Amino acid sequence: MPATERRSTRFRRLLQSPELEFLLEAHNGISARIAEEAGFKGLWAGGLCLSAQYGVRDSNEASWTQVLEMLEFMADATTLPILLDGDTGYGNFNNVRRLVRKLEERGVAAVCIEDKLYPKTNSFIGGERQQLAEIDEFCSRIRAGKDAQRDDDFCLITRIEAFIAGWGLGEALRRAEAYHAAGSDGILIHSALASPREVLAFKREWGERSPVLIVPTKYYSTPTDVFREAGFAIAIWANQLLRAAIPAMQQCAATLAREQTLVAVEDRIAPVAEIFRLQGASELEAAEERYLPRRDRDDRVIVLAASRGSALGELTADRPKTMVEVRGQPLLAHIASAWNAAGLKHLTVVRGYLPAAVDLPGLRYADNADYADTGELWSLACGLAAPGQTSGDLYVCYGDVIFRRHLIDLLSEPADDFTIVVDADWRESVNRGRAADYVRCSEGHSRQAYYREIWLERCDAGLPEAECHGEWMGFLRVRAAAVPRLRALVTTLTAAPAGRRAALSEMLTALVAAGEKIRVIYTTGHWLDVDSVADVLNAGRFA
Ligand code: SPV
Ligand code: MG
Repeated sequence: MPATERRSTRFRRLLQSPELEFLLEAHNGISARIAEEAGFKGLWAGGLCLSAQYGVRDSNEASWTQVLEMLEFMADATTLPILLDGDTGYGNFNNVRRLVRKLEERGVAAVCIEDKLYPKTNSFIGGERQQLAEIDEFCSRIRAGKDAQRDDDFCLITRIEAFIAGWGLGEALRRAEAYHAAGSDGILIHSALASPREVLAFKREWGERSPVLIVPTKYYSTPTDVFREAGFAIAIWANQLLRAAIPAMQQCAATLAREQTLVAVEDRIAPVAEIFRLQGASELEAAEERYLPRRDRDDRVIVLAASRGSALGELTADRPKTMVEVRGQPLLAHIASAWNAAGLKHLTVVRGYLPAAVDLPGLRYADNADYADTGELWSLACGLAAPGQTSGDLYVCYGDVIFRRHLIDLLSEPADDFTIVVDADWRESVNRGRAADYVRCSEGHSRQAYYREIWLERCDAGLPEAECHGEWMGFLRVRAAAVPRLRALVTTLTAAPAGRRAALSEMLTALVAAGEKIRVIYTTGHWLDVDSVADVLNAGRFA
């Protein structure tokens, strides 16, 4: 069957096929998909199961628009034609014709209406007490439905409840004749007997005048070949998927209530991945690749946090500086949160002093065992050598510098291979007499600097004041394509004994000397280098 063929056309083919065909009940999107995967060529959207999945009775307690809503999900979830069990048509001729229009709009192939009165009752609940519709009035529902359809292949099936209501074959045939004349595309003859006696008798008399459908729920033990030989068009398995789910859910619920552990059920239930598969999650993933702008989710951050921070005295007796608490959280947690908030989740923390004390969850760790005798550059080399490399950009920062997230955004923006953020308020550090990585750039900070591209010339703690344009806070971004060049330089520098003790600032200067261009983004404030006990107190205010 060509997939492009309309569902109504495919349903009509099933109805007119010389073979016995089958419809399986589905009551929501996922059951519809399961039925399709099993190989069924069409679905029965039965009132019993649709109302049951809503938790209400099969007595028109769910409104017809609620039924329609679920049908839309079912139609979206499969390519199969759906025959809706339209109960009695939800009213008179006027309701039937509106129903037909709405079904066509939502891609439902066919509807079946039964010759009873609204609100209906399920055929297996006191069937003998159920009142049949007047034949004339029911024929008006059929005619109105057929007149309303715009698609020639849309089918209207009429269901005869004469046997259910305790009438005989004569009444069933009289009704079939009238409904056929009114334009019905097929007859569903229903029976509540445990044997197929009634439906076989009907079929024998009715012959081939129009296709005949059956719902063998009660005469389930009849061999299917009996239906084939009798020439029925379609057998509807009307409620088996829901009935299969009920004991499975009951057992699972009872086990969990009793055992209070998921281990008791895990091996007997579908994996979550199976839900994703049935939902078509892989299609969405592929679509995201096609439509969403690419985010460099593969970017990675190396946090250099090996030093003790002796100036903090007692505070770092049992932990390194990065684990000193500020507002109830270690500095490292504040740092990780800022990166995470900017969308970067692969963080490798280079530990040194008391590594076991650095154990926040969700982070990767690399250890610089020689931290006491090596410098920042060696720690970076340890971070670069750690497993879990990603193919994206590389970011570097210090484990004792807390900062506002916008600094990451500034760092992320330029397309250049190397970018650093530089604080133009460098005199503050000078006034405090603290050691800092001072930088000389292609030009100093000014309003015009926002429009210009500024480049690093030198980074050095001992830079003369006259040459100084700002202070580097340790934030570096290296584009993915330039990471191998950075690695090569780090390897060369650390091969020399002095290189093992080198500071990161020396690496920046060496990069410039090697001909690399390091883009400088000026900013002022919004970061804090925690070097002293006073800084810890300030950090509390900052965080
Ligand atoms: C249904 O599945 O909702 C039906 C068939 O109408 S029966 O429950 O047998 O009436
Ligand atoms: Mg029904």
